[in-house]
Amino acid sequence: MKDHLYKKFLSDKEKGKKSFACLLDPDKLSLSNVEDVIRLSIDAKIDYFFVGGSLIINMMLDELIANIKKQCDIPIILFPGGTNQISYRADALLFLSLISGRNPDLLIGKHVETAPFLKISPLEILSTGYMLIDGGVPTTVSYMSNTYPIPRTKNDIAVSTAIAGEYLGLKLMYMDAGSGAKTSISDSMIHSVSSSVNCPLIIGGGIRTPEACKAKAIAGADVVVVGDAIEKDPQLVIEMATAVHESSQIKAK
Ligand code: 1GP
Repeated sequence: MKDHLYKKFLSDKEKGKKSFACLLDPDKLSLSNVEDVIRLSIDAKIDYFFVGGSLIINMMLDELIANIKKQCDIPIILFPGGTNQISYRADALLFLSLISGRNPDLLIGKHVETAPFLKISPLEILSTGYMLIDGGVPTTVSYMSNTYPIPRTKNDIAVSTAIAGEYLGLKLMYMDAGSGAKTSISDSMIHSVSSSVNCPLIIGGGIRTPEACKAKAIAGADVVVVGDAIEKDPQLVIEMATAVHESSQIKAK
């Protein structure tokens, strides 16, 4: 069982080191800015590339990953929106269980279908509790998964869900307001959840500024994920990664 990246997630959390991940959705990235995003992400010393999306119909997944691999050794983690989004060229895969929802297919069904294939793959499998939080607009994930997100003010539901996920043995927790969310997950919800579970916490969805990145990291995010804002303005990745890295060791009041 490969556990190289999982150990890194754990040791970074232990040290209070905050990480930044750039989300690349092969369907959304225009050919003109994909090279800029990769080059600037390398300059920014980001910690991870997350690759995935809800649809991915353009068969560019393998090509995109090969392109990144040619240029750097930043770990590439698949963040799949479906069972067709698996590439052996990546380093790891978030094996997502949508624990905020009650759709059995996304809690265990798809997992059973893909398990034999993943077992023989070179990918590190990171079992992850995936929690959708209401971000003020209906998101693609919510529509595609046929689930309701957790209301954004209900910290207690988010906390109970994360604790249950941890008790079930999930190793990472990913709270997501969905790509392009109007409002990102509140600092208070992040703080409540991060104080209640031990597993590394990934936060994404609707984060648009370096200041917001910093606030999420200080509130308790171990990994801050940004996709949409960087697709629109690739230069942002530099300031965002710096803001997150500088938040290491700073504790929420
Ligand atoms: C979405 O968490 C990611 O699943 C990132 O969201 O594209 O809004 O940054 P954005």
